[in-house]
Amino acid sequence: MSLILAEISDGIGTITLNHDIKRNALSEQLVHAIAATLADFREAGARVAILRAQPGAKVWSAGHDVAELPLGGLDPLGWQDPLRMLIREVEAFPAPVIALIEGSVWGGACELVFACDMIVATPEATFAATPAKLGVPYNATGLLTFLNAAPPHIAKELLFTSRPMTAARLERQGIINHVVPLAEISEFTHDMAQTIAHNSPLAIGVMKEQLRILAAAHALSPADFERIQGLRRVVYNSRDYAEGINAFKEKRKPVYLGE
Ligand code: KGJ
Repeated sequence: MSLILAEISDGIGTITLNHDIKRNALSEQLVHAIAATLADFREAGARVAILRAQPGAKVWSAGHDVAELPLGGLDPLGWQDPLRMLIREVEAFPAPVIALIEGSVWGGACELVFACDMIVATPEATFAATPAKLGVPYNATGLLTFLNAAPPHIAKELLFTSRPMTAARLERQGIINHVVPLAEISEFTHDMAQTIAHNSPLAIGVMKEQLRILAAAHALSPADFERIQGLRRVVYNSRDYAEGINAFKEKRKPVYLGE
């Protein structure tokens, strides 16, 4: 069974996550399949891409594949991590990527959706950023995705509580573009994609890249970057980090001691 389904027509490429048995967790394999399809879309001159789950999905994506979060003192979200690669692929894709969201979105998938260029969701969709629930020290560019998409207090509430927020709340905050009833969401998103596909792809591609560069333009001294990495290292070397990952695998609640 394919982990994703892909089709392209009239300049609109659609990727459908198709691994419900693992709740579309963003495993290395799934991420490589999406990246390869985005490369195919790029080659085919797609003017816009839609990223969605199967119609009827209860979970859009469960986020990072927790089984692939390393123990043993390794950075769980380093440069080569599949989630990090996927976010870069979406940001570097030369045409807009629209996230079409039905179901719940968790952890790194929440960042993936926020990294997309536009978000359309059903009223029932929910979004939870869960590194604190798992004890994961999120990385700097990942946090920047949240800060570029959400007002700081909302980003902090998402990250500190790990609780799901509704699409309606995120729409009010300007984080989601449109909340559209389930029966209409595919057509609505397709219409939006068509409008984009009829506009100038060169102008759009260059604006997307400029916006990415401008949004990421934060001067950070080497010392500050090393301080961030040092702070994160304390977390992924901790007893609590291992507890969070092991509790997930053992299907129990973690007990955190702050050490
Ligand atoms: N990683 C790996 N496997 C997963 C994940 C995941 N994130 N989520 C679900 N699975 C697997 C389960 O282990 C089950 O495998 C199967 O998918 C169905 O899940 O036991 P198996 O059958 O072999 P489950 O839990 O039975 O499904 P539901 O009852 O429908 O619940 C769906 C939920 C999405 C609510 C639940 O699976 C869940 O809470 N998943 C984890 C959501 C989460 O916290 N994700 C964030 C991961 N962390 C991050 O992304 C990052 C980057 N981080 O920093 O923390």
